[in-house]
Amino acid sequence: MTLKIISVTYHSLEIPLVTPFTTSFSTQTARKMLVVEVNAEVDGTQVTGWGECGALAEPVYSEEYNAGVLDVSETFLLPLLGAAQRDGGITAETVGKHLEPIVGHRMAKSALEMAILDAQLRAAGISFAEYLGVTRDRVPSGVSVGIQDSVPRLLDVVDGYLDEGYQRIKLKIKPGWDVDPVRAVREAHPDVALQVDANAAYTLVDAAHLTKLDAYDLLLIEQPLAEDDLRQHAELARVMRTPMCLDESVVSAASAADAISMGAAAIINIKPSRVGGYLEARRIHDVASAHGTAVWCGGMLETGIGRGANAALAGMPGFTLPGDISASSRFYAQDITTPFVLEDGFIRIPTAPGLCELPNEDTLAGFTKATRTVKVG
Ligand code: OSB
Ligand code: MG
Repeated sequence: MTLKIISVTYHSLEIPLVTPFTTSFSTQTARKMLVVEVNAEVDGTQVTGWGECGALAEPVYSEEYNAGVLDVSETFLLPLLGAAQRDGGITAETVGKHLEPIVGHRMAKSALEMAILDAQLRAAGISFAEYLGVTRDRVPSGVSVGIQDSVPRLLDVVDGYLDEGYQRIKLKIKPGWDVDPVRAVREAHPDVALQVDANAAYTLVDAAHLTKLDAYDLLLIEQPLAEDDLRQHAELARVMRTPMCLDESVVSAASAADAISMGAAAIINIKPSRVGGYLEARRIHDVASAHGTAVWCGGMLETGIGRGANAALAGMPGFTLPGDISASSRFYAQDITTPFVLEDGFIRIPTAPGLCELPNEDTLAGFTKATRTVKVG
């Protein structure tokens, strides 16, 4: 197979959210995101591949942000891929290697690898699930519930999601919004699969307070401390009974191995965008599985492009907990692909060639604020 990238177009989208989404780090009312379109030739035939970038508009979840992704991609990543394809050729599997000279910027790299992999799989006529060897046809669906104005409001929102069929509830927490909302949801729903996510809002000084959450039979607590605090997560894990799960701290298979061996993570949230792409995500799955560490698939408010790819990834055998793979309607009144829907609490894994369904051109155009095309050839 020979693959040649001709050009890459970055679509800057702004998609309104059905309700504001509040975490410990921000309130979003619209998802501003980059969708990447790679125009390539695979074995001489034109193919278009699609990817999406996990970055937000501001560097508040991780250090990446949309304008930075555009800049590093155009200035550094695409020239590296251009040079690599003049000098021996590239495949989706070697993109990560070619981009290694650039430190970090994993979401920018992930979006490119994703679109190139999509083009390659479309040309080969195989689905991402087939590529991964996934045999399941659906994955259980969980939902991430933002911070609300009041506990009664939270209980209504949770009731709504449970009525829709979601199999697991994740509550966003922060100092001042933690034990009370968790207790209220647990009392209202004694048997629901429940977990919390702090997005790095606490410090180890809060350890005694956080142990109060142990009373509510949580599946896990996700990223209570800062991204760099692996050792401190290990210390907190020793004093909490609730299993420790890392999100922000795990940026690679190497950091996953460190976290597991230090006792900083009993469970890992795998987000392909955060770790530099789906291929590194698979390596994290493999490392974690080899250690008996459970993983689940996180999300970054994906459109149908990333949601479909996440569903396929989450079909791998080590993904033993429900992911943040919700229906499109969790965030969007209108998705840019055919919407993903909940079927008895599950999301169906796509079977068509490529990573995702093609976005609808008119819908995409409706959400587009700007486009930038870079020739690679
Ligand atoms: O920490 O998992 C997180 C959304 C944006 C940034 C970080 C996170 C999240 C979510 C939503 O929790 C996950 C989703 O359903 O896409
Ligand atoms: Mg998280």
